[in-house]
Amino acid sequence: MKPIKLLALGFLFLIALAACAGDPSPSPVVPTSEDPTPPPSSPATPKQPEITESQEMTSTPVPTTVRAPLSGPLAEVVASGLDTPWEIVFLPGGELLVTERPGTLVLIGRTATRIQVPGVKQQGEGGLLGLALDPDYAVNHQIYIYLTSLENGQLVNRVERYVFKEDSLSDRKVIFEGIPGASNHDGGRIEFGPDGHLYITTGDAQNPAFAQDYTALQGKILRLTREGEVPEGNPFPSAVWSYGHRNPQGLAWDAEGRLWSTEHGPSGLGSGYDELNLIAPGANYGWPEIQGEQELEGMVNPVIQSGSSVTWAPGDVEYLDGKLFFTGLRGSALYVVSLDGERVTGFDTFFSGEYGRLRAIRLGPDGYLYISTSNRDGRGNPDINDDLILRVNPNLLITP
Ligand SMILES: [Ca+2]
Repeated sequence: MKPIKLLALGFLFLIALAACAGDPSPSPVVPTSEDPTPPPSSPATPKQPEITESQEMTSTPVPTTVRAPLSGPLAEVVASGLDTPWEIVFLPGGELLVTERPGTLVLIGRTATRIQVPGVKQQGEGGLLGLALDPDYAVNHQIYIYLTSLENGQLVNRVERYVFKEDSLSDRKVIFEGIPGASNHDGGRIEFGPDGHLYITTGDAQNPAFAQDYTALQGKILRLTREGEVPEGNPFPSAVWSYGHRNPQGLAWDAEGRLWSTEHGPSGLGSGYDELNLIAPGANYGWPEIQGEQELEGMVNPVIQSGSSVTWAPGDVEYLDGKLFFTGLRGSALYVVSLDGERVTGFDTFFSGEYGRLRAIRLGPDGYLYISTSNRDGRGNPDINDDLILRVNPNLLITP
């Protein structure tokens, strides 16, 4: 396995020191190390946005009021030598915890450490996929993972919880199992919503008809308590929150608490028809009955879709300041959707082809977007340094 290289170490080194468990004097550090000298103020330059310091960071969702500085590079590599990173989360101390699809967790701080996750079967699009911190992670150190496994010769997906302490995993508990798997369309994103419940995307596992069956687990967005039980308020007496999905792999809530999800369309057949959906409980998103602009009563159309000739193959989505940012795998780009409430007012494409396939995206505590490449997933053309984690300044994503 390739060694992981850490670049742009200043930031990560400082924040890793702050989190060092054995440090007898946890003196506060400012994790936003960019531009220690503030730029000279001039009447012509807009006021530097205030940077919220993250010493008081807890496991609560990152406040969207944090702003990255306007200066510095648009994008820089903060880690390289990863293998198909699928999800990125930030620990309270500022370190990154990353899933690699073959079955490892990578803790990236002052150094990088790989931790093997048992029971993972990487096959096709399956493997170690989603990752989420418990809302009380700062207290209980619990993490949730979504993984593909082999049971009696069948590919299945499940959500497990571990205690993650001192670079090791313990106290394994299966939270939810029996999600049908396949070489393709395994879903895999998991995120805690503002309601404190766990949302899970599942793919149709190459059985499209099951997406329309709201009693089946394929092709769904699920909602569960953190113990894996069906919470009050689910639209069906099951984990199912919405259905008629093909292969959703992105989840994000906007400032008003609306849930947005990116979904892979049937690329390869007619190609394209990738979707951004606004998720309502109990709603049917149409797969495989409708695609693109087709309509059917009782089914919800995407807010935007890529059309028949363009493929985004969207990875995850993140929300910041009235915009949704989502990655493209086959599209090999970062897409930015400007919103006015539920209405799309703009759509821009960045980094087209520059870094190859892009998958995970996470807003960091410093206000930057952290994005992973996915060039080692079997469908890309990996560079010697791949895969990468990029730190992108959202304030510099300006349409030319
Ligand atoms: Ca749809």
